[in-house]
Amino acid sequence: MAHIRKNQRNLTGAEKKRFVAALLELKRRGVYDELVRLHVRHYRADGTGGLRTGHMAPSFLPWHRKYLLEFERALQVIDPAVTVPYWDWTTDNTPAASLWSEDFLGGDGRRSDGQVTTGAFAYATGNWTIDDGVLERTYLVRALGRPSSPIALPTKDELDWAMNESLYDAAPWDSTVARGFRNRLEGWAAGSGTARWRNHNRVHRWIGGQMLGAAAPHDPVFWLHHAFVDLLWDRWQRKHPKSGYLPARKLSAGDPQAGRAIALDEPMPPWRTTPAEMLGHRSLYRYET
Ligand SMILES: [Cu+2]
Repeated sequence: MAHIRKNQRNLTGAEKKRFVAALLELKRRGVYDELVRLHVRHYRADGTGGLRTGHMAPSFLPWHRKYLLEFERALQVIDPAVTVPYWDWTTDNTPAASLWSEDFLGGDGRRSDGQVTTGAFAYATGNWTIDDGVLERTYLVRALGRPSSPIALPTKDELDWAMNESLYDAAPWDSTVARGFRNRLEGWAAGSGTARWRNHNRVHRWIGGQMLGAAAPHDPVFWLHHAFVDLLWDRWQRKHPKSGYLPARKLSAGDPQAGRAIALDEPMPPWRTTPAEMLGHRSLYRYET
């Protein structure tokens, strides 16, 4: 039976507690860090060669859908009642949102070193030690709103700019493409300053710390952010029923993106799953809106 993913703002105290407890247990068992490493291994930018799976590529959406399912299944091994909540950052858009409270994801990082000191994921609890290999910090870091150079969460207009685009994606299928729902939602843009970051990317920037890099899933908010991105894909599909995933066919050998972007029926490493298999999720889970 399909399970329900709820808006995090509607979770009961007991539901929050069980979600947090399952996360901590996943971490204790080493499964959580294994999932983070998977994300790091498969993070490949445009500028380098090779196949791009989850980022700067058409498969950004189906790859993360599959990744979230793996995470959710791991949680459910520990507690079958737990599902991934989603964070609607267009409405809960300040550091005062209940998302960041002591009983859920904990709050902002402290001024001196960015360390998160409240909630279950605070370093001092001893339960959330991080090896991110990038920041070389062993504690969770956040700088909500990036006080050093303020950035706001995406506005409704910015999101509409993505949602109103009926084309799924376009050549060259990377971070430079100006058209297409996928890159408008993933959020790589031209320009300078905060204009470079749109929608999904802007949210990562607004949180800061580990969320800025390939080891982003070290911050549990990653999953809630991506569940909302997943919901948005769903909403987009309903809004544009005639628009499908692109590229629909394997790129020809002469295409500069051949072997670098995944077509509809090609597997998305590290899984054998194809984008085609991830286009719908109603039999697995539904979003409560
Ligand atoms: Cu990612």
